[in-house]
Order: sequence, then structure tokens, then C-alpha cells
Amino acid sequence: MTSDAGRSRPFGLDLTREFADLPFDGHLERRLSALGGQFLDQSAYARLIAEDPLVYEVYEIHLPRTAGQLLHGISIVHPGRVGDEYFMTKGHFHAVRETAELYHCLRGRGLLLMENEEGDCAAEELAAGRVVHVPVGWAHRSINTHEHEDLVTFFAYPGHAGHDYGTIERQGFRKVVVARGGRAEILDNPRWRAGR
Ligand code: S6P
Ligand code: ZN
Repeated sequence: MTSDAGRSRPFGLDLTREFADLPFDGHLERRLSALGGQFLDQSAYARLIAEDPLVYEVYEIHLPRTAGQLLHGISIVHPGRVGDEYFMTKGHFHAVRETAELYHCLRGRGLLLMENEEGDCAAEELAAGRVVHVPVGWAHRSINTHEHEDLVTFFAYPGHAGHDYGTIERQGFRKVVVARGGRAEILDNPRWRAGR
């Protein structure tokens, strides 16, 4: 994921095929233990951590992490919940705040939860065919709200963006997405605290 090895020849990818068969350079797996402290229901988290389920995977093309490049790949968030809260990515700001990102949902259903440092929050629907623009300065987290299908998105962002995971690890997102009566509901995060 961090390699600077690059591809200098044009290439194409057929995203209708099985991703494991495509020529991606990197494959990252994140298990529940990588999301410690992010879920509201800590006892549900503690019960699940024994099996440490696979929460999401990222397939990426290695390109130089420099301005002018377009880093891209596929993110797959598996279905599941911790208590009432759906499986989700860690979420991050870009280290260089002035960098945006595009998500194109290929399969499944979910939300792209976003917030900026001024305290504005947004949640855009992810469903096959939808494209979501993450503006500069907005943290983003993908959440799979389907009971049993993967949430699959194609993403692209500037090569020099970098990742700031620490801010979200410390303070969380201002909103949480939970299952209520079979539907996804967006609630205020009672554990959120600025600069925690
Ligand atoms: C990178 C982009 C995605 C995420 C991926 C996993 O800027 O937003 O590739 O890395 O969806 O999420 P996270 O929060 O663990 O990086
Ligand atoms: Zn990003």
C-alpha cells in the first residue's frame, strides 16, 4: 500500500470481474481489532473480538505518491454489525487537507459519512451507479448498511494526499449509523469530543 513503485504505461481494469483475479498491486485487510474504540457498544465489540472478523479490504494500484498522480483502487466493506452499528472503515482526513476524493459505488448499499473541521456533517448514499464527491477538507468513512451483501466502491484521490488516521482515532466521527427497526439511522455520536 505504501510502495512508490509505479506503472508508467497506460492500463485498464475490468471491474465487472472478480477483484482477486485482477492485476492489483496491493491488498490490505482490516479486521475488527484495527477499529478499537470506534464502535459505541464496547461490550458487543469485546464479544466479537475473540473471532476478530474481517471488516473490510482494499485493493490498490501502486503509483507514486506524488502530486499529479491519481491513486485508485477498490474498497470492500463486508456486511456485519457491532451491536446496532454497521461494519465500517476506520475513516480518515487526508493529511493534505486540500485534496478531494471520488467514490463510485459498484455493488451493495451503504453510506459515505463525512465531516469537516468546522463541524459540518454529511452522509451520502452509496448504491450501485452512484458517485460521491468528497470535497477538500472532509473526513470520510464508508459504512455497509446491507444485512448480507458486500459494499464495493471504486475510489480515486490525488497522489500527494496522505492519510491522517489519528484525528478520527482520537475523537471519532460526530455521527454514528445504527440499525433501528431494520433501517439505517444517523444519530449524534454520544462519545464524540473535540480534540479527544
Ligand atoms: C483513501 C480512500 C480509500 C480508503 C479505504 C479504506 O484515501 O479513502 O482507499 O483508504 O476505503 O478506508 P480507511 O479509512 O481505512 O483508509
Ligand atoms: Zn481518502
